[in-house]
Amino acid sequence: MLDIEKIRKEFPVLDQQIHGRPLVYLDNAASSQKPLRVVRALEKYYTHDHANVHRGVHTLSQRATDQFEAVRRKAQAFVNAEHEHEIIFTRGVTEAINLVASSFGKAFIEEGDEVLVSELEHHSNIVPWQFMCDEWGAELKVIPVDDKGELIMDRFDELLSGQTRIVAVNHVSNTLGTVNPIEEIIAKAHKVGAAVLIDGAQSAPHIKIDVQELDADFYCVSSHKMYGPTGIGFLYGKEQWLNDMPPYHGGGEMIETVSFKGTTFNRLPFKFEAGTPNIADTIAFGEAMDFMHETGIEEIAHWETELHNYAVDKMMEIPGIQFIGTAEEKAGVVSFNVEGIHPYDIGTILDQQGIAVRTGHHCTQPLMERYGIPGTVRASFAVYNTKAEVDLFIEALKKAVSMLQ
Ligand code: C6P
Repeated sequence: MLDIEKIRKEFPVLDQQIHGRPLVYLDNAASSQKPLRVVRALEKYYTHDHANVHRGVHTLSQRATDQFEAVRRKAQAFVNAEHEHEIIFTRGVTEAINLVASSFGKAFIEEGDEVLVSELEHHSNIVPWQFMCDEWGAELKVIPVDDKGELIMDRFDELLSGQTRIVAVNHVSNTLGTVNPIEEIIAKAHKVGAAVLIDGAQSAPHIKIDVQELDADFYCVSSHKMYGPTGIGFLYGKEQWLNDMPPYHGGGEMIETVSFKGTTFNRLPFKFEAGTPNIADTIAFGEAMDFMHETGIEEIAHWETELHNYAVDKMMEIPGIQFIGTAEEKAGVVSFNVEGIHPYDIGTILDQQGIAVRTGHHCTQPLMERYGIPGTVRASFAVYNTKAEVDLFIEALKKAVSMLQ
């Protein structure tokens, strides 16, 4: 059993009033709050250890390099990658997907090839593939979802073919919370020789990931949804793919030799890490992964599921409530609308009562189009949320509905 009150003490940001009411932070799928140990890691780095990495023989540079590279090994362990050089630091999931779409496209995509994404993708897992398809004359195909928000796997089977080069889907939908059957997707895609990229932005905070067991070709995560800083995340890529893909950005660090006749490239992972990296945030991200590991990912997920079910039960009492996304397998997200009320209006009145939720299309416009709605209100849970907070949320929601209906 987790001691939630003790965990909350690690997150001083939670202890404040918004519009004269205690803050209830239920916007964790957008970005989670940071424990003190993460904030202190940033402070310690800048007050004691800062220097550029991989460049100096002096002590500070070596100290910074050691701490930075130690996080690569933590990331390797976090997703159980075979090699540490299969971990490429990026600014987050968005940059990781752009890297793969760009470099994989250059190496492997030709006119007439096909790329599969699903209808419940975040724009970050749609637009880079559109760029790639436009550039190389490939076609983007879309796996549809049913009314519950589950992928229609029969349609996936039909869409998958010898022309499919890569399948890109999220592990957990940010808008609906659906947990997708990625094991099945990966196994089937491999049978036709296609690679698979998993957008793990919403799974890494809740699900134990094992890229070797999944046999994923690429897996992307963002630190800021995992109790770590913004502006850092990583791409896991299988060594063979990464070796065969050209660099993404050009600059310092990613080269072996440069002359005006031509340039040769550094080995993995540095080939994909041009320029001075985000050293401080990477080191603090390591602390966030330690926090998750020590708290226990299964325990975190278990508690969030309990909060989710508790909230959904209570929300049933609200007249006109419409849940968007009712998949059998879900992570801790509740998306909903209330008949006749715009989601922004609910979000605004909730904020007046100290409750932070996200409203809008959640960067999933095609999914909103699928359901014929402008957006949803989304409450998403993290390990530090409590049932008392869910009660405050329900009370505030009832008030908002009675004011607006
Ligand atoms: N979703 C949300 O409120 P970045 O911004 O690169 O860290 O992650 C982008 C991203 C990609 N895929 C999924 C499934 C995501 O949920 C996100 C970020 C936030 O749902 C902000 S839009």
